Amino acid sequence: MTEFKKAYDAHLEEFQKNAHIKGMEAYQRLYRESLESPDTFWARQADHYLTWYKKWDTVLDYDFSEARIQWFGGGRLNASFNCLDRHLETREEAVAYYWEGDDTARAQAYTYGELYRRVNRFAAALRHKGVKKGDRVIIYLPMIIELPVAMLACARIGAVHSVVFGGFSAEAIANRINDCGAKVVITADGGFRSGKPVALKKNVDEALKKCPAVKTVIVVNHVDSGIFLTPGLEHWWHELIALPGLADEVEPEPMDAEDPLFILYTSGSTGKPKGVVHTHGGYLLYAAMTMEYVFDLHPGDIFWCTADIGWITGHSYILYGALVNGATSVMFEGVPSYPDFDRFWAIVEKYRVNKFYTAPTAIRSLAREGEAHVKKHDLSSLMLLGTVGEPINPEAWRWYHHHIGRDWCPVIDTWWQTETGGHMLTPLPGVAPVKPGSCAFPFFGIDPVIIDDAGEPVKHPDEEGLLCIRKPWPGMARTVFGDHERFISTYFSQAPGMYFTGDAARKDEDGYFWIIGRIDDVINVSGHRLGTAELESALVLHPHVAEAAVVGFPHAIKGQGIYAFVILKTGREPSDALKKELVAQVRREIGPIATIDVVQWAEGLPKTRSGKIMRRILKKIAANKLDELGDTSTIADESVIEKLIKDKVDVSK
Ligand code: 6R9
Repeated sequence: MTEFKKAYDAHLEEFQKNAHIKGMEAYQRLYRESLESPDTFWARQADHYLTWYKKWDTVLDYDFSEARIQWFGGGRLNASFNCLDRHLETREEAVAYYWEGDDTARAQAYTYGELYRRVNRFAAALRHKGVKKGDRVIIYLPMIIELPVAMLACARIGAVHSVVFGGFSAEAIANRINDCGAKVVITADGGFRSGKPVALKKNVDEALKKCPAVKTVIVVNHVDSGIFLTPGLEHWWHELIALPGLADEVEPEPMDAEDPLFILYTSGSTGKPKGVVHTHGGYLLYAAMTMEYVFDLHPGDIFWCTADIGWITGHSYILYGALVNGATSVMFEGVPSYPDFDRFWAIVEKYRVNKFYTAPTAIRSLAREGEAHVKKHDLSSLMLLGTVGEPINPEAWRWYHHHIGRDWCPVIDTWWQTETGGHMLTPLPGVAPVKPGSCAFPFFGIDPVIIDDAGEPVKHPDEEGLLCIRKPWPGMARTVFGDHERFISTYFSQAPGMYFTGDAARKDEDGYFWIIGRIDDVINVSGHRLGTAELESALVLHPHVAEAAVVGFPHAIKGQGIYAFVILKTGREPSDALKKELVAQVRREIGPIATIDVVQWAEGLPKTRSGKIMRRILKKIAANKLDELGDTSTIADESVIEKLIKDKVDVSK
């Protein structure tokens, strides 16, 4: 501890003067209360952070065995009201978003008042198109202001938004539209990336061939591509909101605390992506509270979360958490490398960003380009650096702390998931020294436990096991849309009576948590989750492929890369051209984030006698850890392994 204390607590004294939580004792006092008296604790938070039309009857009612979780039952509120209306009196002229385009010449500030007016107008337009409370709306937009506007407009009228990340394919959009039964899709003609327009509407057109139920498509004219819309079905956003007779203001729909606010699809270890459902009450409270404490938010802060709103990080910390707190954020359309690798730092300097939140993969890719890009800019405004998405390796941590954080800013390594709604394990900047690579302590109300294979809590410090959470928290997902059984079997069956995270972790003797990574078949590529099952189904769609097995391997920039073992149908010959086709096929099916790094042709795969692919062995082969293959005695045909090792592709090249 002392070694860490010396090196990494430079910020502590300063933060303790002004932080919301000053020191370990204050943290522990509040943490204890949150676990011992959850009803009092959470009722106080719900009162403090949110404005309710009607207060709840019960704070918490739950039964993990059937995954029934209810927070603030009987309470009524509206997320859009909490993000906008209640700020108007004091913050109408305050900036909600400094929007920065991909093109350095395009930038615009949006105040809370402006956002309020846009959301109301668009809510009226959605109503005009027949969207009602409970309807699902798919949003497929780039990082432009219409994205938060569309989300909040849905929330305002009680419709449930499901944002699909702009990097996903037509196939992925179609699956999501059909899974959630959306009749309305909101998109743009295109987006900009590194100075070039990227077509989005084209993907929607392709998707809609498989989605006969969609009756309305609303299109933002963002890249001015001159596309034509299908009359009756498709409408320009700007024309729709200009319709004569459309109301300027729309009363927010009073929603039950447990009513769904949104669905967000995320990959799991089996089957197609799951539609994780979050609520108006509990989720909103948890996003707001974690935002304030974890980033130690204060008036005057300029916060920048570099995530895309298409991921949970953007939902919670660009949108809901930020707006409930009345914060001022930067919203960035582009990429860290355009026009050059100093773009992030140019933006930090331009807006005097003081709280910055990004992903280890971005840090690694920028560190690789060297410090000269950093030195060009004045980063003295920065006070706090956050990270999320995957374990951060100590080298990247130190680069971030040293070059970006002047050896002073705390690096707040936040561990959480789409399903948890907000931060779960994280340092708080005024509480204790940070340790490179550790996500420190549980947030208030979070009761983590590390269990062994027998389901018992591990007994010693540093013993690895499965990370589970023993008690409910307001931000947790309530179900998988349309498949509650899957929700139960994925999260509440491995360790009965607990929420199962899918991650392995350990806790050191100082009580700091360290995340090891997924124990299931989920690959974390640049902080984005991809299920091996999805990747494999995309591969076997190719007419020449008989079977495929996909595993992750350590990758210097992406964290994990994708390694595919592919068996061809009899009579089909491997070739570089076929390899290219397979890579393209998976990108087409899932999207460009699913880019396979390595294809190894195989004749057989290691399987158990019951026919299960032994991924554990394939992972070791892919990572070139051949002396760690472990027990291979349960394999049906051991000669398969020798052959795979002989043909393996060297990933270090
Ligand atoms: C917010 C988000 C969740 C999975 C999670 C874990 C990994 C996220 C992490 C981290 C180590 C961190 N993960 N943050 N691992 N340290 N600080 O990323 O949600 O996309 O659902 O991914 O990401 O494996 O289980 P999501």
